[in-house]
Amino acid sequence: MQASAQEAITAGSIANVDVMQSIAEHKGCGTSGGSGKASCGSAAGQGDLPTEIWEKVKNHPCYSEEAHHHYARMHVAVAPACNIQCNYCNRKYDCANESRPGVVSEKLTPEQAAKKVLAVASTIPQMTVLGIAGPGDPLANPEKTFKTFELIAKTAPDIKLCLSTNGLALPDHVDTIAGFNVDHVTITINMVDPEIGAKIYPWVFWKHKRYTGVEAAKLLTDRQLQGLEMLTARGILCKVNSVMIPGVNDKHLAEVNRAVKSRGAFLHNIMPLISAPEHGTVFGLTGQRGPTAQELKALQDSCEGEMNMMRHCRQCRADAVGLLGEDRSAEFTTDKIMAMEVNYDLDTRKAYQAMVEEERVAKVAAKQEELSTLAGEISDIKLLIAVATKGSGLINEHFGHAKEFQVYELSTAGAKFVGHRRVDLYCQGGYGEEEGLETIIRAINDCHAVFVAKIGGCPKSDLQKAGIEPVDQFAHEFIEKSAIAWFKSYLDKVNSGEIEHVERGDAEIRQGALINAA
Ligand code: CLF
Ligand code: SF4
Repeated sequence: MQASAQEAITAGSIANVDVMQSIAEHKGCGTSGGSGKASCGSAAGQGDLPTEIWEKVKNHPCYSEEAHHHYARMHVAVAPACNIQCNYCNRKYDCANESRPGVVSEKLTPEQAAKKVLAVASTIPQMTVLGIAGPGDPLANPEKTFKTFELIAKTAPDIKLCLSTNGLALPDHVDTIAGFNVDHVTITINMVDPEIGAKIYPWVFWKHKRYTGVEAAKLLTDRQLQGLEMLTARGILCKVNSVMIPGVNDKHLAEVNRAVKSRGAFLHNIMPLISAPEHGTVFGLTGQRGPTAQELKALQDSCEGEMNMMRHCRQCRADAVGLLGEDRSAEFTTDKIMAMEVNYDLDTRKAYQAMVEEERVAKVAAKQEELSTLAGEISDIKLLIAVATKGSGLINEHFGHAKEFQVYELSTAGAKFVGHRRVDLYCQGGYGEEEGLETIIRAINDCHAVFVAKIGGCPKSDLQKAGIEPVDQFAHEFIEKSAIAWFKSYLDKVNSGEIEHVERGDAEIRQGALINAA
C-alpha cells in the first residue's frame, strides 16, 4: 500500500540518514575530497563502495557501468513542459539534456505510464529502473511526475525511481523527491559561471517571470547547486550531466566537475553536444560543432582524477525502453500496452535477476583470471578496441548487425570501458553497404581492433586496409576476458618485433547515426 507523502517523507529520511553517512565517509568518489576511483559506480564489483551505496547502484544501468550490460531502464514521457531554454534544444523535440536531439516521444498520462511500467516489467524482467526525463523538465510538471511515481511505487515496488532535471525548480521539490524514496537524481549542469551560462541559456522562467542573459544563468546555477546540496544532504545519489560544447564550456567543465564534486555529486556524465542544422536549435543553426571522440575522452580522462565519470550514457529518449544500447520503445506504444495482458510477477522477476547475477559473477571471475596473465608485463602501450555486443558483457553481435560498438581501453592494468560509438547498420537487407562501412570506420578510427561474433570477407578486408584488425576468434565469449587475452598476444608480438605499435588517429561522433537510431 502506498504510504501518504508525509509518511513516506519520514520513512525516506530515516532510511537515508545511514546512506548519507556512508557517502560522507566514503573517500573514493562522493563528497569528501577523495581520489575518485573508477571502482565507484562505474566498474565491476563493489570495489570500495560502502554496502548501502552499492545496493543503490548495483542494478542501476546508468549509475553502474558494469550493470548496464545486464540491466535495463525505461522512461515514461509524462512531463511535456519546460521552464528554461537551452541553445541546444528545439522544444518540438524531447529534452536534449537526456535525449538525442530530434527525437519525439509519445506523451502519456500518469495512469498510462503506470500501465506501461507494469507491461514492460512483465516482459523485461531485468528492467530495474523507471526514470522520468522529459520530454520537457519533470519538475516543471510536478503533479504529473509525482503522480506517476506514486502509482508506480504502489504497483511495482521493486522498481527504482529515477529523475532527471535541469535543476531550476529542484530546491522546491527536494522533500517530495525524498518522500517518494527516489534514490537517484540527475541534474544537468553545464556551467557554474553565469557569463558562460548566458551563451548556453537565452532565458529561464521562474516565479512567473522570464529572466534573460547573465541574470538568468546566475539564477539557474544558484538553484542547481542549491538543489544538489539539498539532495546529497538527504543521502540521495546525484549524477550531474554536462553537455560538452567546444569553445563555449569545454575548458570550463573541469571547474564544473570540481564544483559538483565538492557538493557531493556521485557521478559526472560529460556528454557530447549533438548539433546539426536540421534540429532547428540555436547551436544547430549557428554551426556550433560537437566534440570529436578523442576530445570528449580527453576531457573525461582529465576529470576522472577528480571524481567518477560516467562514459556509457546513450543520450536516450524520454520514452526509452531496454538496455542502454538498445531501444525497445516501439514494442510498447500506447496502443500496444493498452491491449497487453499484464502479468507482473515479483517472484519471476527475482528469479530472472538471480540468474543475471550468476552471469555477472562468472564474468568478473573470468576477467580476474585473465588479468593475472598480465601480471609482470611492463609496457606503456594503451590502445582502444571496438566491440560488437547485444549485451550481457559478451561478444555476441555480428559486425553487419551492430548499431553501436562499445569501446574499451586496453593497458597492462586490464580492459576498461571508455565509451561507445553509434553507427549506421552495415548490413542492409542482406547486403553490405559500402558507404555505411566508411562511416563505421570513421566512427571507430581510433581503435586498433574490432571484436565481433562474425564478419564477412568484404568488410574484413576493408577494415584491415584501414589498419583496424577484425577479431572474430572470441565469438560469444566475455568481452573483458577476451580483450585482455588479445592484448597479451598483441604485446607479445610487439615485444618480439613481429609488429610495430602505432598510435591511431581521432574518430567521429556520428551525429547522423545518433539521430536515426530512434
Ligand atoms: Fe533515465 Fe537518466 Fe535515470 Fe538513467 S537515463 S533518468 S539516470 S534511468 Fe542514463 Fe539515458 Fe544517459 Fe540518462 S543513459 S540519457 S544517463
Ligand atoms: Fe530542452 Fe531540456 Fe533544456 Fe528544457 S531543459 S530547454 S527540454 S534541453
